[in-house]
Amino acid sequence: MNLWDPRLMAGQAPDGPGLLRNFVGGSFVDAGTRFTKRSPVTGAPVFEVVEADESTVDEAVTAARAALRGPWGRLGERERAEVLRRVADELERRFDDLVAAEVADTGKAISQARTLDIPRGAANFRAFAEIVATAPTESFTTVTATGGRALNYAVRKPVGVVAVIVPWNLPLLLLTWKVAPALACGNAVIVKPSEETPASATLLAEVMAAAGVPDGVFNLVHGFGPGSAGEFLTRHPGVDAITFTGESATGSAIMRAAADGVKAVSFELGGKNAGLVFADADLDAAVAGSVRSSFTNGGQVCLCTERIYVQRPVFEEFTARLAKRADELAYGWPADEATANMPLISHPHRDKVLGHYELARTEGAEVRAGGGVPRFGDARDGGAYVQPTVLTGLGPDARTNREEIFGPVVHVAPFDDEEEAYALANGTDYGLAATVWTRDVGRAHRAGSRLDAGIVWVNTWFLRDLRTPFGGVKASGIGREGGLHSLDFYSELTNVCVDLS
Ligand code: NAD
Ligand code: 6OD
Repeated sequence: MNLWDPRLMAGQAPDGPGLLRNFVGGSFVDAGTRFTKRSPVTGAPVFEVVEADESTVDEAVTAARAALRGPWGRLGERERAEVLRRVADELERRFDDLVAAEVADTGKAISQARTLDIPRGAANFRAFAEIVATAPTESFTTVTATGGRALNYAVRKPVGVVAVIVPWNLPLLLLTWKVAPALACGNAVIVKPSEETPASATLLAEVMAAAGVPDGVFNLVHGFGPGSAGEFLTRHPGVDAITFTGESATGSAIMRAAADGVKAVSFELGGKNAGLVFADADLDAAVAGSVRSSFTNGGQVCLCTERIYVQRPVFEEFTARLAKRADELAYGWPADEATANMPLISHPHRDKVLGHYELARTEGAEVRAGGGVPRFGDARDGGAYVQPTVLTGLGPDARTNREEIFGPVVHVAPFDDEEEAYALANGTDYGLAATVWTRDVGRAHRAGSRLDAGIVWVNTWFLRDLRTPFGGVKASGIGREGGLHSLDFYSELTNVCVDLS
């Protein structure tokens, strides 16, 4: 059976669901109970997944600690960078399999998997190979009490065993965004992908083995959060640090678990991101950019815009054009090149998003586009699709404007001046990303300082440079990753002080 059969992308498993196993100490292991992964496109089972029990997680920690004591622990930065480049090469060699795996799990359009998800997986390894091979550390000459000199310099050491826990929306992209710098810094990792997206992580384990990553350096445990692999990992005393991407509420639970062992945490959490469209903006660009920022990946990107504030003179025109474009987004099977819409990840998530559509109506919203479920007359009616939706008419305190929905939905409201725009954008518990559309250069820079967000995009959205700090303020996260900030989380700095007299 070809585990990565392209027919999986259409939500069919012609030979029955394939088995996805855990990867511990360099071998695939299948002890444990199994759960079923269903296609979001059709609802049919596509994979059986082995759920890691407590002893499998324990074995993964033991294997990781042993790897740190082995040859991996003695490699220099440039040698580790070479390993990362081999991983990137192997990811590129397995490109089509990875696309099939990612689309099978998520139902996303093949065109997106080919241009965003999988290329970013390889790019993450190449970027951190470069960054770790060229990263400086500090050095100071100190005058001592006797007039002599002392030399202080910092050395980077691995943190140890790092647990990497990630969500389902951009599975390989988000997983490798953390695994690449963790390995660059010489750690061993235990990754737990979302129970909704076990496939590309399993393939990444094959890639690691083929690229010659030593046994035990990369371990994979499948399963759920509470009472399952996620919790076993975060509570394990042999885990030194936890890097997590997911919901803010899950971040709180993990923080409590991490407190016992005083484990370092890096959190990339939820958002309720604002877009600001000023009257001087290039409106064509603002509409096209807002279609991307609200509906890419079915709105299931933490950086997606769920609230847009538009300066009053262009509010009606902008809203009408956005609603028209939302209605026109093409449905299709994931493998059709023209497909723009995708299903939500699961039926429970669809219930949550449809609950928000209903709540918006109850709160008094006007539905300008979408608001329901599309009908296909084929197997996709068993999938988890919803319509891209544009809402207006609600105030800033409505739950629709405060709670993260994580679907293809955006509320549009007018504002009058710049101060009001910043107040509206900042009026939420979250602070992940903001997007500003304006031709005024001074305003563009002011917005960067005035918006409470980890990243402010001006006249663009989701344009990434992997050397820059990435993270959120308020409930959107703790810490920054990206470039040297990743090295700071995934390594410990020891200052060495040598008295030269
Ligand atoms: P989630 O928090 O439900 O799950 C994320 C991961 O944590 C999964 O692997 C899950 O199994 C695991 N998990 C759940 N409970 C756990 C526990 N108690 N202990 C240990 N592990 C646990 O999130 P999700 O639904 O998979 O993803 C969507 C959320 O992720 C949204 O809130 C979105 O904004 C956020 N997100 C944030 C970023 C970012 O960079 N800030 C990126 C992507 C997604
Ligand atoms: O681009 C990235 O590095 C990143 N962490 C993106 C997060 C997307 C959220 O869904």
